[in-house]
Amino acid sequence: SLGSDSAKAERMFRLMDGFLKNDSISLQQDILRHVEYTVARSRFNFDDFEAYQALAHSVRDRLIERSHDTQLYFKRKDPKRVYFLSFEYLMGRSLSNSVINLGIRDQYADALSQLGFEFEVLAEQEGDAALGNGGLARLSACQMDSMATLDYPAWGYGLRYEYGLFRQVILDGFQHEQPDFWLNFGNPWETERVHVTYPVKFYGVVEEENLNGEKCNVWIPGEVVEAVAYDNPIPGYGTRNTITLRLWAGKPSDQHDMEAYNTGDYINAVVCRQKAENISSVLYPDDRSFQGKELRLKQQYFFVSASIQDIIRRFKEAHSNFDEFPEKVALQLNDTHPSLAIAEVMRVLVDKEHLGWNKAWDIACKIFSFTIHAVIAEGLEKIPVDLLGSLLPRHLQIIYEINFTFVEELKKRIGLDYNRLSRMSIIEEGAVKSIRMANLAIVCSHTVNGVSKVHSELLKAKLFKDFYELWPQKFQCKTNGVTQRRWIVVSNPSLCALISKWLGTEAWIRDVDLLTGLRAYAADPDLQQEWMMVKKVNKMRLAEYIEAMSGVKVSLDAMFDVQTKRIHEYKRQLLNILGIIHRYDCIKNMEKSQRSKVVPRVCIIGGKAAPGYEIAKKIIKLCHAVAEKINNDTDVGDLLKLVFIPDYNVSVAELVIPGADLSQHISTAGHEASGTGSMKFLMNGCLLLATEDGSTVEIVEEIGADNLFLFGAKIHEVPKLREEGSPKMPLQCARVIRMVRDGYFGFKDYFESLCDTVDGGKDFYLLGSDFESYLEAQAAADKAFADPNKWTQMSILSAAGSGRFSSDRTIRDYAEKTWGIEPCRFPSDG
Ligand code: GFP
Ligand code: GFP
Repeated sequence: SLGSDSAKAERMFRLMDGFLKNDSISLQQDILRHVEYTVARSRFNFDDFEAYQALAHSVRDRLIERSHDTQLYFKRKDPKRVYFLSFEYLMGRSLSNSVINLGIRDQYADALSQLGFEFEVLAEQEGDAALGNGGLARLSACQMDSMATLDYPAWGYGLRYEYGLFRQVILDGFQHEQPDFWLNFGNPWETERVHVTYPVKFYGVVEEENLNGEKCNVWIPGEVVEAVAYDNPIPGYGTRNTITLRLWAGKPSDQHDMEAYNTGDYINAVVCRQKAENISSVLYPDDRSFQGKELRLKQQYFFVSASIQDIIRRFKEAHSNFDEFPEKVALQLNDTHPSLAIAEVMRVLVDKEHLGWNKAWDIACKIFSFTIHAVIAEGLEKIPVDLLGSLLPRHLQIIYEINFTFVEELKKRIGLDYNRLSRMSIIEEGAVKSIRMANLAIVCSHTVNGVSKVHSELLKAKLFKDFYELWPQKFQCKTNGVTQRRWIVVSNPSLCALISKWLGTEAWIRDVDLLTGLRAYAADPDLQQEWMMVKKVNKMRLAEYIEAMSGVKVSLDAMFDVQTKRIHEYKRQLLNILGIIHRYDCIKNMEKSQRSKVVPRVCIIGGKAAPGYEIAKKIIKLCHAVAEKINNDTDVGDLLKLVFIPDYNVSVAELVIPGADLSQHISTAGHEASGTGSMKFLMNGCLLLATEDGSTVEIVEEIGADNLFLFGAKIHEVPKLREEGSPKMPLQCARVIRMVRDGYFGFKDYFESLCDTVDGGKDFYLLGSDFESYLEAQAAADKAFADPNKWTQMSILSAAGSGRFSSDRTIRDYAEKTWGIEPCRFPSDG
């Protein structure tokens, strides 16, 4: 016998020889062991990809150790935990980020070189985990990194899509979508938890039953699907804490199948299995009009139901009744997508835990908080009542009940103002009666926030004015942020080293406000020299990539001017392209002698268009058509190049951002809730050319208007400009549009409807009225770039002022002001 528990633990610890060691020999042994026994290749014969797999598994071992320590510690301390519910995560690659956060990047690089491999080369073998569309999804990933680093007892929950965001392939300048089966070669980072599974029910009917003299509702489902957990470790930086991102995958329920097997319908039973797996199979590309898609609603409920079951299971393991629930649990709704969680919590507490409606509602109102990422009402989900009623009949009843109580309460507060009552109701009447998910989330949440100052103000003044007037205390602002670990340390190692050298410390990696220390040296010629060198090396890396992807050779002396983000009319890639045409036209019409004054540019555009978004796809095609013309014009040569970077994703961003001199964030004012790309560029010392929209307004507060190039109508001016109708097109804008219309770049008919969006009488996104001021800002950027010292100083000041835009600041703010949680740090020195 092993004796007491502690003796048993002690013996096991000794048997395993303590924790894994990180010296070079141990790492080499571990890697080879994984080559031989995990990847099952001979250690005398394996290629780069197999080496990457073995390497990843050896890193994962270390992550698992830490994650066990963290989870056990959380269990022991039982702090209040936050559960972050997000439908999307753009994790990108994990290898470099993990070894850096574990603090063993150099040890691994050394071990690998002893084995004849290069860390960088193996890191390139990793695929890109793209379980999300854009800003919202990458924000979730950044925030997970901050929650781990700041030692918060947090869990992320989401869906394990088998197909991530589509791959963008460009053929003849047109976007084509291909499925991204990112799990094809396995995912070494995740652990399948076959024992962590929950049944998730759909369809069926609700019956009233009598339980000990009390009426209660019983939902008899028509379909049951099993959710199985896949855990992804998220290591913090400079701490042993490693938290978990738990993603759910669909798995057929055994019970359900048994019946079919018994009746002999074997084939059908197998087909049913397939159907269950489909729930989590594919991520919906963002087209801002998900309304009424059954599979999407199924996905949402599937993810919400499994997560809530897991959260309640964990709570019940340590607590005997629900009184303490709000002191132990905070649930964060990342946009409207997970807001069915409210109805689900109510269902569990009322129907299964029999707490009674009032008590259950009281608890629900204390645990939920809600972040809105949309600017316009169309960005908020609505679910047709019929659809919800058939898929989740009990939840529809619950939502009606919540709404009834809310509206009765509201009448007492505001009287019979039917317009206002109907605006605020969770149920929208109309041709298609629907549930307004945002209203549901606001009614239940104790805190509602926007993602930048201006966005939060817009929510109060416009989108949710009625609710703000009712509950002003609920509304907060949490300006987005990004993690400097991923966006400087991982993706720009030479800048990272330079910053640490000049600040004399690496502490800024956990405490990014220290970057302000760079301000003191912004004019120092030595720092400027080194800063320029770093940029040059990053530009070289980017130039090589561009040449490999597009065959276009670009000059390193040119200004690298980048706009990378989802393609959308409001983000105005079209304005950028029209500006490029204008630049081209100017160069062509210039006296040859004048050309030496032109600041050479490499214009870089990248991003995906939602598959059903025609205009966005035309913008991509126009970009290619213009590029074709310009890049083949030997007369213009290095003065202007235009390249489109295909399949923009997190890994590509890590290459592009450090190599950019200038980046554009030029949305029509009032349309970008926050914008987070700008923050990544800023941290990398890239100058911004931007409109005063979203978080740019706060960037200006931080670095001063002198250190970026602002232009365009301001938020408050936009409605008036639109009302005035299409103001007269400035000549320059009319001229470039004319060129496109006349077929200067080919595809004349195809581009017609695109041109119409600008000069067709509406110009909703105000390209015409902003055009002149856009060109002025571009001219100012040229002028600044012509003075390398001035430019470099602005660049240093940009990075120095980026501290406020770290997700560490955002998360600390959520923890303190919204979730009411405290750090729970595993006691060790990292
Ligand atoms: C978590 C994980 C488990 C893991 C334990 C201990 O448990 O798979 O074994 O931590 O590391 F889910 P719960 O917090 O979910 O109970
Ligand atoms: C949305 C908003 C952005 C905002 C992010 C994160 O992005 O302005 O920065 O959410 O809050 F539009 P997408 O998911 O739409 O890209």
